[in-house]
Amino acid sequence: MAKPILGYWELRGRAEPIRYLLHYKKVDFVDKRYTAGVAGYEEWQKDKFSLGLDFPNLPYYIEGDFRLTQSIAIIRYLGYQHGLVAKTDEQQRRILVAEQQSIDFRQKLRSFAEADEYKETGKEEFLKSVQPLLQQWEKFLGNRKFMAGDDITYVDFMVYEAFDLYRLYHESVLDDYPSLKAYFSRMKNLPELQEYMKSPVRKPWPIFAPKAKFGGSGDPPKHL
Ligand SMILES: N[C@@H](CCC(=O)N[C@@H](CS)C(=O)NCC(=O)O)C(=O)O
Repeated sequence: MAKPILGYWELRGRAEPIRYLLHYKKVDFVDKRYTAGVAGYEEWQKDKFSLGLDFPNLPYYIEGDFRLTQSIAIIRYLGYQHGLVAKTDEQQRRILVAEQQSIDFRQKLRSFAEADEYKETGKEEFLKSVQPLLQQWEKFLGNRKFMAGDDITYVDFMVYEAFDLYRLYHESVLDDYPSLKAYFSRMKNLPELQEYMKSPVRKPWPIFAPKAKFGGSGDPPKHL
């Protein structure tokens, strides 16, 4: 069978947690990236309605005749396919909550970075507003190894990515949260993820669409 294809823009965005999972599981897949600018946009417009997608969008995932869009549907599907899911009801509760919470958490940074009034001077106030959320994450994780418990699940790739985006914005953002800091380093140092992160296929920047004033273009921070 042909290799599965993950299609997305050439940025981390909503696809990066899916890429983490695929690399973690050593899936041989095509990381189809539509470049920023007119050529990539036109290529996507050509593909958009010819790939047989029910709801044409990016990211998409095509595995033979099986075609999916919606980033959460894709990562859940891959989670089930690779056994990265709950084994108990309590684990399922934790995964479901962490899934939606990580989306909101990431979105908070993205909205801030894309806002017309985005200014570096607003950083302190923004970071202040993030603290209660980090406190909640710290409490939620407690002394567990991963979000659901002892075993890694698909939701860890989403949560880790959200934390990494915040870390890019403010390098020491997790410093006051020992459980989150240890979790972040545990995820980052998974040998399979390290292999991906050190490989030339990884494009760690940009993290958001070009319109974002942080993470959309320009040079990455030094602590990338
Ligand atoms: N809810 C969708 C949102 C998808 C979405 O907004 N995709 C953006 C990139 S993040 C896009 O540019 N889609 C291509 C299009 O609208 O043609 C998901 O999570 O996958």
